[in-house]
Amino acid sequence: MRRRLLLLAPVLLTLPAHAQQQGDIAVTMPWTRAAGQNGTGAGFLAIANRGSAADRLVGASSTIARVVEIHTHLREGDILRMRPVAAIDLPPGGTVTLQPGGFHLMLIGLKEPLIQGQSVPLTLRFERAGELQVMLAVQPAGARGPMAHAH
Ligand SMILES: [Cu+2]
Repeated sequence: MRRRLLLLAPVLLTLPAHAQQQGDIAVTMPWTRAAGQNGTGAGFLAIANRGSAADRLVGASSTIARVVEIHTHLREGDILRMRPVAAIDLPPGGTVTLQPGGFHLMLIGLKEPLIQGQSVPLTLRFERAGELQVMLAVQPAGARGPMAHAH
């Protein structure tokens, strides 16, 4: 038992290091949740700007969705509402995390179901760095984070 845990540990530790990079922009932990065909999915990931100039996420697209919008959550009284935004600012040296309850990418009009355990492509468009394709790992419906594996 102890031996097995020791073997697993290095694998788990290397996961966040798998950044996909384009110019000064590095993306880690891209994930989404299981969803049905014709429905709506949400994409989450962390974006680090390793450069010395500001950049912005200005758009996204996917072959598996009719349209992808950048959304944020705004609190109005006790209600949390989603609202499309034109861009997400990426300050130099900073990391912006798209996560449940905050910024996220809305995959509208799914052309195929998002099946837990699979990965789906998403292309991010940055003002300075250009385009970067990442693969969103599909987590269970209702997952709050990328590591929530259901076995
Ligand atoms: Cu949304």
